[in-house]
This record gives sequence, C-alpha cells and structure tokens, in this order.
Amino acid sequence: MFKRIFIANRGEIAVRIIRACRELGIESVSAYSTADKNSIHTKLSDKSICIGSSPPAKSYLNIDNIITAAKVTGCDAIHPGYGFLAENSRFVDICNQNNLIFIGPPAEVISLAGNKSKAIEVMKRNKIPVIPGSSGNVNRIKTALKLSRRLGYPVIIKASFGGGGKGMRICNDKKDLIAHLPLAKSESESSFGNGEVYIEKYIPKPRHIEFQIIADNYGNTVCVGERECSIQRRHQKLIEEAPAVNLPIKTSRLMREFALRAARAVNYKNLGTIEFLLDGQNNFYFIEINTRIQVEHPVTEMVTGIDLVKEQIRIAYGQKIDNLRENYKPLGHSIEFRINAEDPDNDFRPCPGKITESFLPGGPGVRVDTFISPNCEVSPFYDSLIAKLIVWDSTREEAILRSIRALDEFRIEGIKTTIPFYKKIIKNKNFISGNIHTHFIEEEIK
Ligand code: MV4
Repeated sequence: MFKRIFIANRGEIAVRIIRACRELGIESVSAYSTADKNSIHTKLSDKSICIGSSPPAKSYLNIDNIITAAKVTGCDAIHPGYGFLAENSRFVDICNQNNLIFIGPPAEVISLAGNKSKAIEVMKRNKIPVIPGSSGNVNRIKTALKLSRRLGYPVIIKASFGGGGKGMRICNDKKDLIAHLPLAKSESESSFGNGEVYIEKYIPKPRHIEFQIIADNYGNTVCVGERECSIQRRHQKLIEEAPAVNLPIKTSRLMREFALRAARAVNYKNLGTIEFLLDGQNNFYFIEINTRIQVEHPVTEMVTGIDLVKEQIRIAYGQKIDNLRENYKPLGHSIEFRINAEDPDNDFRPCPGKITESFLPGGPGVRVDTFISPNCEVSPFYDSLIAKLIVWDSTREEAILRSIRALDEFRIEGIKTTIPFYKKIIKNKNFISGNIHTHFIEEEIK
C-alpha cells in the first residue's frame, strides 16, 4: 500500500481524506496556504507543509508548489479532493512525470469528460439516451437557427467546457437565440478559455440524478447506486439524498445499466459519477461525467456501507475491487445538507469570519463532516462550505424527522449559515412528499 499520501486540498474534504488514510495505515501530509495555517486539516494529518499564500492561484492551484511539496515530504501519491486541481488533466500528467500517483482517473478520461459535447457524442454512439440537440459544437447562427427550429423552442445553449451555469442560456424563440449565441460564446471564452457551445432542447424543471461508479484498473466496473441532487440554487447543490426520491425501481435499474454502460464506453477508472436529467415523465438523459470524489459522496456511503475515499486510494494503488458487489440495494435513506457560511436572508452572500461558538449534532444516524472548531476562522478566500450534515434513517420520512432534530441541535455562532434555510425547506409539503425538481427552491421557498 502507499506509504504516504499528499493531500492537495483543504477544509472538510482534506479532513475526510486524512481519516481514510489513517484507517488504511497510510501517513498523510496536508498542504496549507497561509490563510489555513491553523486550520484543522493541518493539525489532523501526520505532517503539513505550506504551499503558498492565501489566494488559491498562489497555493491550492499552484502545481509547481504542490509537486515540490509532495516530493520533499516523500509522498508517493496525491489526493486532489474536489475542486482546485481535481479535474485538471495537465496536473495528472505532471504528477505522473514526477512519479507521484494521482488518486483519480487517467488524464485522458478527465480530459474527455471535461469536453461535454464530446462526451455526449461518445454516449450517443453507445446508444445511451441523450437530450435531442446539436451533434457537437455549434458555431454559426444559421446552423443554430435551423437546428432549433427542428428541435422546437425553448432550447438551451451550453458551454462545452462549462460548469456552474456559466455560458448557459435558455432561448424561448429565434430572437433570443440570435441575441444569446454570441453572449454564451464570449462568456464561455472568458470563463473557460474556450468559446465552444452546443445546443439542446430545453427540459423544463428536470430532476438531477447521478450514479456512483467504481472501476478498478483491471476492467471491473460497478455502479453502486444513485443520488438525488435536485435541490439546488444557482447551480450550487444544497441538499442531496440517496436513494433518489420516488424513483420507480424500474427506472432506477435502467438508469444504473446505462450509467455502467457510459462508464465502460469511456474506459472509466477509479471513482466517477454519471449525471442524468430526468423529465416529468421519468425519461432520463445523460448530461455529463464527473471525474472526482463529490461533495455529496457521504449519502452513498451511508446507504451502501462503502467507504468511497478508501476505494479511491486502493484502486489507485492497483488493488482489485473484488470486495464490491454488483447489485447494491440501498439500505435506508440518507440526506445531506451543505452548511455554507452564507446569509440566506441576504441573497446567500458569503459570510466569512470567526466562529465564536459551535456545537455539532450527533447521536444515532447523524454524521458531520467539517473542519470547524470553536474560535476558528472561515476564510474569505475559499468556498463557503464549512460543514456537511449527513443524516441516515431507515426510511425517508424518518430521515426527515431526524434531520429536523439534528438541524435544531446544530449551533454555529459568529457567522451566518444556511442552517435556518434548511429548517424551512425540511418543513415544506412538496419537499416532504418528494415533489422536487431543480427549480424547487425558487418556486417554493420564499
Ligand atoms: C438542462 C436543463 C434543461 N434542459 N439541459 C445542466 C447542468 C446543471 N448545472 C444545469 N443544467 C441544466 N441543463 C436541458 N437540455 C436545465 C438545467 C438546469 C438549469 C438551467 C438553467 C437555469 C437553472 C437550472 C437549474 C437546474 C438545472
């Protein structure tokens, strides 16, 4: 097994990776920026090393500093966590050139997944359902108009290298399309350094459901179940669940088969996620592949008993996944709440600052993944996720009741958080009945 792993990340996911290393008997070295000098991840790991100043570009995104730090501390592998360098194929190449094993998929897989229109074309060729739309990218307005007339409005323009809703534009008619195509292209160019866009028929109020893939280096690939990620705001997921809510078992099985086929089509290795949109008639469509451990991975862990981070590490080391079965049936229900340092009464404005007091919920079926501690500072330099509350119970109804209890126990003083907002959602009738979709928050929560 690896002797020592370098963690090129911070916050709760760095803590999560340190825990997996400990349990596997692997030493951990954490990287920290000057802003994170006293952050918990630097104390929990066996060793820690400063990789630069507070702005991400100077530290957690600084490839040279990270590679040097991993080498001087004698690490044999790098875990990138999520965000930062996790989906950067050039970083994977550089790790390999420096004899450091990147804990994640190969560079080619990351690079293909990063090009969404290309990944969709691969899926089409493999008979995986995709949303009717352009074949690859659309450059000329004339082509876009012709295609959209055939698809029927509304259509949606998406950035091929996009994410987070940037470069995305809904067009209700010809006039919109003419106005939005150049805007989407220039926004994509400035945000992602590539202006390529593609067009799809717009699906109103879809659900977002994703499947967890685990694949070793010997051609063994399994899909261990799905997550519901429909509760989001401005493309930021807020609540995730496993299994998906009221998803007919037949649909779930079919989607899982297609997720497996999608993973095999791109020769997937290590952990990954196949994302689908689901329309009001339970038709589903592949949209993209995520090549990292995801923020919401714990809900899958809670209903399968699999430690996903340990699996990533074992697979990267070259172990087979013969410990994993093909057909996981979820046990019970799990819900995750992303606790962000944001003010829900003020358009979710980030609220960094000092946490003067805190109490974390516990008891049966309650897990908190966090890096906060009394008197710690939430830095303005990084994203606002400060904790994840993950609840498990035997049914969704009970998991909701347990969530109310756990959210009530949670105390964070000194900064504003999204906890009060979740107390509202969890009492919403449509949330409770499972009548949810990606536009739930804007429609239901005032
Ligand atoms: C869509 C869609 C409707 N039709 N694609 C994909 C990535 C995710 N972040 C949003 N995505 C969507 N893709 C088609 N063909 C609806 C969404 C979508 C969305 C779009 C615009 C504004 C807000 C949205 C919220 C959730 C999902």
